[in-house]
Amino acid sequence: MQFATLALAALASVASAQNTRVTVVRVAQNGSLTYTPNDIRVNVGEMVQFQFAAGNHTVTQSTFDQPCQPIAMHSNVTGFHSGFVPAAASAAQNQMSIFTINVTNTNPMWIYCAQGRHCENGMVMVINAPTAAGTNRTLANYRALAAQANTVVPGGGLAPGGGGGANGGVGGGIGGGIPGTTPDSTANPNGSTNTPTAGAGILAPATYMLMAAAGFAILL
Ligand SMILES: [Cu+2]
Repeated sequence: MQFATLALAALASVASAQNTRVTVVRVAQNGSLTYTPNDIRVNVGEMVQFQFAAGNHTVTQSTFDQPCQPIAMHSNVTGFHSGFVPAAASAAQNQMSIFTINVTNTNPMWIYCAQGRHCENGMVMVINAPTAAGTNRTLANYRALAAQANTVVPGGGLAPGGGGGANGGVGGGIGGGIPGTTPDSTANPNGSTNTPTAGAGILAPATYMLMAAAGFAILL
């Protein structure tokens, strides 16, 4: 816990130096199937840093109408996917895996965990939820839709326990746009991935400043 606190302090100083706000979202805080916080507002040009606290989870973008499935399946948006991030592998090295996205527009971003039936069980969140009066596109309604969904892992078909079959059904649609999304934690033991619009890495007090500098160089 101490290293996370230290890392946040380092992050704040970097953000200040870059004049960029970074919103931290904890993934699986205390082992729960949650993103904390799960309903955030982020301005264009700002960042969201997902910190993987426990378990083996993902941060994956979907449409509102088709929760638990990659956004590329149901729109022309490539979207982002962290890949599976086993937190314990990093914790064993006194490190923390992170996945950072750079927010480039004000469109709502609906997010789910592609692990098992976590999405169906409510492991979802939203960035910049619609604000129109009377909108039914709320986080509560997204979660309700998710409860009826079948999880699809980007590039890997239905998630284990998601209903079976259809392996590779999504690969053609999203595989080309998101390097490193194969749900194979052994290929990336620390859950590290990098994409043109999102970056991930390992967070540790001794190394974070260097890492953040590299990340910002890529993202900004
Ligand atoms: Cu999960």
